[in-house]
Amino acid sequence: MPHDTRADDPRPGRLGAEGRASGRTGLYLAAVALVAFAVMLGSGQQGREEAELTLDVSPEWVHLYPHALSLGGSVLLGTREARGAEATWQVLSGPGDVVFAGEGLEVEATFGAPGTYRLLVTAEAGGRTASREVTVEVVVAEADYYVSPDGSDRNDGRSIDRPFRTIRRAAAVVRPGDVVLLRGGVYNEYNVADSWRRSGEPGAPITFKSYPGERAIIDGSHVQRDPRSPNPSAPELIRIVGLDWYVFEGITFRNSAGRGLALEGSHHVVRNVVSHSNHGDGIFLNGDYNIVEDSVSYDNFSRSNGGDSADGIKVVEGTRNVIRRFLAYENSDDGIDLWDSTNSLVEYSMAFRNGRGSTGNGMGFKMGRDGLTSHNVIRFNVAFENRSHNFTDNGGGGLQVYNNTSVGAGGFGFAVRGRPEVERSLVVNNISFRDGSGVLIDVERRGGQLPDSRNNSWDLGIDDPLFASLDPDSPRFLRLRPGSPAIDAGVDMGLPYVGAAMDLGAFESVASARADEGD
Ligand SMILES: [Ca+2]
Ligand SMILES: [Ca+2]
Repeated sequence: MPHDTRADDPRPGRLGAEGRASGRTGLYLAAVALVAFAVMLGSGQQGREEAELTLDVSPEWVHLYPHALSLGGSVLLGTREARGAEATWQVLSGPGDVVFAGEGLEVEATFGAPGTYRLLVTAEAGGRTASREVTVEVVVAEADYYVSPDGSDRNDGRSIDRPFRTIRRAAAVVRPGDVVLLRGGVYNEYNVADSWRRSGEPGAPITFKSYPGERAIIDGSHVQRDPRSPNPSAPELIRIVGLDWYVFEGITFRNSAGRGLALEGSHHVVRNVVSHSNHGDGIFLNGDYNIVEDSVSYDNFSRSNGGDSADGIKVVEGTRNVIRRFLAYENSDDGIDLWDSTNSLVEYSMAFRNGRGSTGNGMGFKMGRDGLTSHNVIRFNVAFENRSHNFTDNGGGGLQVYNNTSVGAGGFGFAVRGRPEVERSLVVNNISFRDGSGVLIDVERRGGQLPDSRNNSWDLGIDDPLFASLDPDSPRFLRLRPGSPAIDAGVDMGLPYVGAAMDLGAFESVASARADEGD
């Protein structure tokens, strides 16, 4: 039809809008004509004509190798679901075998190799048959090297079919910008300093991460600790010394005879890592500009010395490190220990029930080190039920401690003091609730400055901040109930807030202070 031709006319320029508009009208007219024709056909048939059997199945899937793909859809008789329909899947073409688990339309398909597959699904119901062709594109997550517990270090590691067996092998060959994907499973390896050869570069870090949908677990339980060993922190599952710009993502470190992950360098990123049940620190940093986020460290316990060497995370030295959305619990020494680190930031993190054994310190947040003006910022964190203090300056100064919530410390909720050798600390908008010894905000020695302590729950005489829940498993844990005296009671820290002012504690409430008390 001339209308159609004109609508598809590829000539550029002047024809433009006008030509298209009239073309669209033409299509519309054609569609109306088609409907009219169908209606005529239908009315020409007998009234009891049965509805057609159709298959409602997605014609194209993109799927990540080697995971199973759930295939499905619906069989329709007319517009209704066809009862008792039987369906089968078959492979028309593809680069590998396909195994179907289950029967009928809803099956799990496992593809033997990446590539493009054409499948045919056929349905039968009420003596009618319908079929449909489906294309499945099976792709591999892109990487420079692959490592698998089933691999071999004689492979070149360059494809998912030829993975290395060990992380050590990959560590020896990586260059700046490389991504190494670790297939799921357990790696019994210790890779201390001599495993690592090169640094990444700015904008081109060297990344080790788990294959999407899988989790690599580095497990050190094959090495028995020598009970006479004087070093509770070695060997480490991974220890990188003097190299920078590495990323570790989505990996679990466990059962190390020493530390889990130790990065002694700068510009490293640790993300979505779990480190647990190691003899030394779960995570250890010694360097600058490192970022640790969305990670968890628990049950690290230096049994050889009674517990005082295993923190959830320790930043022994360095500047401008960031720890955020970090969970540290049930470690034998401290949860988050900043020690000698300066100008560092810890936010949106939680430390609880740290302090085990005969010598574990049991601080939730150790915010500095004796005699050091660190300028560390500790904000929007929660600490509860640590053996000793939930938040402590540890003898340091120049801290900014604001909008944290402390509950049930064995010792002080907050211990921040003035000393002559360090700068004054700032302590505002915090909540202390049911802490064993309350809080300690004072001048420890003559010549020290009393911390700038304002608008904390204890300054405002708030004994009960009206938490919505004291159950750590509740999504409302330590959130403020409507009517809480902590709502809008804070000083302005130049950060966003809801209502008239910042609230006290780690969680800004969306409720108004003037609302009626909730139940
Ligand atoms: Ca410690
Ligand atoms: Ca507020």
